Amino acid sequence: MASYRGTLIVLEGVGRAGNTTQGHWLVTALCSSGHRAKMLRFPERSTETSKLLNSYLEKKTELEDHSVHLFFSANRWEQVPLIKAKLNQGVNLVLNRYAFSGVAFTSVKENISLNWCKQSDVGLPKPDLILFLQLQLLDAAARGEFGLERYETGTLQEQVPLCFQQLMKGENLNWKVVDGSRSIEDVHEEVRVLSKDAIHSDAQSPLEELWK
Ligand code: 2DT
Ligand code: MG
Repeated sequence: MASYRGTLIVLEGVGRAGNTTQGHWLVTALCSSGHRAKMLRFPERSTETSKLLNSYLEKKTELEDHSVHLFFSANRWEQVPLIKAKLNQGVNLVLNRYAFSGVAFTSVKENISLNWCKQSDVGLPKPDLILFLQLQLLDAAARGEFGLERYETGTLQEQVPLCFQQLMKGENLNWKVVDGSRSIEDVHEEVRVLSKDAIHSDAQSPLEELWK
């Protein structure tokens, strides 16, 4: 009998799109319907590299733009053994942000190309499904003030979605855009159905490498 692996699902979004809530709801729904599932988030804020990233995001440290990009990428690579092990055990993984956030948030900076940004993440485990929770800036603003962290500003929240649009074009990746302006329940239902479809169709196919 063919062995099956877990499905790699990524949640991306900008502003107050609700990735974290949707991630938790999805994992709960999958587990209660008999699947094994776990959420990981990027940046993973508990490892050695993350101390630097936390302090950068909290605006306590300044770092050169290319350099911090590579730290975000390293923060993903250090989780790859865990990601592969879990998938091999048949655990479905829900990643709250991944390389796409990495590229989108760095490439809006001056003099850093989208192509340069992608290079350090080439070869990461390729997601089976990328759910982009879309929120218009006005809807995001209506959900309350942005936080105090770096990147939580209106201008950036306008530019970053355009980078995500770029990333959705042309590559052989399974993107689904989900309207994040609806209620948590409605968004969850769509996220759940799309994830279940992916789990059923990808269980037998080998894990591939991103952007390779
Ligand atoms: P939250 O933890 O609130 O989502 O904020 N970021 C994230 C990057 O600049 N590069 C990356 O590679 C990743 C994964 C986006 C995390 C912030 O960190 C930014 C928002
Ligand atoms: Mg935040």
